[in-house]
Amino acid sequence: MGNRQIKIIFPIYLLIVLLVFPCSAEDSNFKSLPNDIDISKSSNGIVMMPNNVDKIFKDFDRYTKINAPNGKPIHIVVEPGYSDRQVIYARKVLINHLTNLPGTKYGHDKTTIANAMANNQSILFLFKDTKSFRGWFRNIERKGFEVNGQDLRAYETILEGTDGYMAQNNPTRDASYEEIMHFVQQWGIEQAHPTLSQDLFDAFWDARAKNIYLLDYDETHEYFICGFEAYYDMWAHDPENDGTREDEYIPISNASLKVYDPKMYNIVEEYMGKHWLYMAEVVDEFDGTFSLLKEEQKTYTNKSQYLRKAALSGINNNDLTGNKFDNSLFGNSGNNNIKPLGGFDIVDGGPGDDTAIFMGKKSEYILRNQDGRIIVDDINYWRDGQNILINMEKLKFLDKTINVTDTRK
Ligand SMILES: [Ca+2]
Ligand SMILES: [Ca+2]
Ligand SMILES: [Ca+2]
Repeated sequence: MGNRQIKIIFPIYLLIVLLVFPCSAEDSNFKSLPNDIDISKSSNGIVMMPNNVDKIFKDFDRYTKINAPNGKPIHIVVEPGYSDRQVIYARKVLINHLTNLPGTKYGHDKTTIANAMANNQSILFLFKDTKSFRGWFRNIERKGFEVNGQDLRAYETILEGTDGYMAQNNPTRDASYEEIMHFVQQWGIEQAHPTLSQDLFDAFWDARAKNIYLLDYDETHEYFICGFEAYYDMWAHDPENDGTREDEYIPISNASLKVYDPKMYNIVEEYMGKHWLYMAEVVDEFDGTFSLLKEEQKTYTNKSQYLRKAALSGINNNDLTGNKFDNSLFGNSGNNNIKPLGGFDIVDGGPGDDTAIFMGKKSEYILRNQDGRIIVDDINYWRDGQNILINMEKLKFLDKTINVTDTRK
């Protein structure tokens, strides 16, 4: 897809032009933001850009941040035209990429990675579009200023439940995972995680030698992205219908990655984990069923199958389907049908007349009321697992539907 072409060029452009790495506060031309911008009074953590910032940041009207474990911020600046809900999403993906994954080889302790990003005073730049992104960087380059950062643009930030996400034939690629991973790799991993950096290079040279990775760049950023986008089946719908991803990388799915590039498969799984950690917030204009279960007929479920937590928003009578993972599934203020499936699931319907759907007959479940929470154990535990229901009004089984009040003894 055309998008992909742009994606290749700009990270490289960035590497050359702005990432003279790493710049530090000792350089007089180096620019960053103050460490003490207060976001605590904003309900969504996004504040108007304060007045006491360098004037090169005045083109950005909003600011948010996360704090690394060392107490210093990783900055996020936002241009007009990049929506608040996209900012919330980008921040959540950044947190996802930096959250420790106990038991994994590369991801069990990401503290030093986040600390390095903060020490580098790095900035995630959220731009309206490519034109404003180019214009801004051209301008600071002309003035000789330097920043440590990474861009992400509004049109490539694709929220769950939007038309671009749900499209059956040509879904819009969500580049947030990629750009934010570049951000983490450039300013965190490469400064603070030599083992992962080295293993990425080893896998890279292997993949090049085997003609699995076809790009010419002698750096691992794009290769890492190719690997994790394959792992999470972001290209499994095969838009070119030729088994390749823009002639960059042969594997386009989790299954083919495992076969063609097992080193990369291992790197992704041991840094990012088997599923996304963050909670998807399905946009309030969404209308229908949002499924975390892979369904052959639904293109978007190639991606959504790697989510574990999802919340509906707004007032539409939408439905949610979980998957084999331990799901957290949240309804909205409409009437929701929620199907948790296997695993240890938490289901909260919120306001409205909500129905939990189970796969078997009522006689195959043990129902308990624990202080108002309804605990539903499938005696065929491998099917619907254990479920905790909150704010659910009905339970629908294969043979009958009961009111939640019927479970109270
Ligand atoms: Ca589940
Ligand atoms: Ca509801
Ligand atoms: Ca309810």
